[in-house]
Amino acid sequence: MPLSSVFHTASLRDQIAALGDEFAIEGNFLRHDVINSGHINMTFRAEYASHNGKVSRYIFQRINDAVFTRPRDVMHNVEKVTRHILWKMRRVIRPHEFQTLNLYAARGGRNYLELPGAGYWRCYNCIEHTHTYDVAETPQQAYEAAQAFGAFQELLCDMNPADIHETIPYFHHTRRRFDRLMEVARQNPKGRLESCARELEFVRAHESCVDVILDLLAQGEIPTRIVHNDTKINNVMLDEDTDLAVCVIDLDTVMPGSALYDFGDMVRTMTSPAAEDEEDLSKTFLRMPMFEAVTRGYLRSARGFITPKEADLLAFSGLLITLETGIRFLTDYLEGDVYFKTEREGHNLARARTQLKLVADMDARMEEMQACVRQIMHEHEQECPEGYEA
Ligand code: GN1
Ligand code: MG
Repeated sequence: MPLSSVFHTASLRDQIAALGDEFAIEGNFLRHDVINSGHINMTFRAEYASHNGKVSRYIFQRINDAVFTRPRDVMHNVEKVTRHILWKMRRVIRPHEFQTLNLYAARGGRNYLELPGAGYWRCYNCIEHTHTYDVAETPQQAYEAAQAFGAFQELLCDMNPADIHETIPYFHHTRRRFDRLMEVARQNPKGRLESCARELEFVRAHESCVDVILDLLAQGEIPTRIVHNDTKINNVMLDEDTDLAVCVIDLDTVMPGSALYDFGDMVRTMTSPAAEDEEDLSKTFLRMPMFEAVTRGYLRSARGFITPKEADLLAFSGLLITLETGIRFLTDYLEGDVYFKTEREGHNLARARTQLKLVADMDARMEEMQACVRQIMHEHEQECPEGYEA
């Protein structure tokens, strides 16, 4: 029976086992588990025992082709990026403890499997002895994660932009995100407008933020770089024992953009002590020590290549990307939860609210954030930045 038929009839376990076969995974399939941390793709980890008894694990992922409408372009980028990183790491840019994702070849020699009616699948190595956090618990974790994303940008800085497809056009085009929200609010397709009138008002009051980085990019005042574009704290794997960063994951949105988008998303996901979908808003707020740790970690890697203008905008980028993400959640709520995976009613609204609460906090503490960035930049100029080991 062709695999695509198995996919429509078999149990999940049999489907995963069949996938292993397609990717020529050696050994006996033992078990799988579902990894639920992303909002977009479907991810499984599968365990195999080889003939000598050694157990190996692999990641199977179905690309969400409603979000990534050109999955082949995504896979092209992932291959280019992982190869480039591997090459650079072999040239001893990073210590060998730093790892990268590797793609396994599927039947037919491609790095993905296309199953008619059952989507696009890929297989990665499993980065062992690591874990991820959805919320930073200590400044050291935030420092490590931010440092790793900065190093990732540095690894990619000499890639040829012509080699990278734009997988989601206008991904961080905050103006378009804002206008789209206003349009959906006008249409109110699911009748949910009333339940988020205050949030919408809040977004409207922040309209002046949405063009700042776009304008500077357009004027050439800040550079376009190849960046990660989705630097949530749970997109970096940390060592299980030491919490040192081991590997940056989720490479689907690696595209030309601004380094500030990456830094902003780190601030968004590492400074709040609460989950992105926390309902009790008193639990969501900006932790300045975490902001400081993110900034120290990022600048440790990025100080050598970011421009003074970019450095000036680091604090603001945190606010901008948090606002943009709030806008995206609110838009999806109004549209009827068609983009982000949701688990309950009002899930996207709850997510939007935490983001906007964080924006309000950043607004109130922008001076402090900026002073913190300036202080760390100053330490670098004196060549004595504080570490985070202490
Ligand atoms: C999505 O896939 P995941 O969960 O890492 C989204 C990001 C958002 C994030 C919000 C392709 O990331 O842009 O910032 O959710 N990815 C895509 O948590 O839209
Ligand atoms: Mg993602």
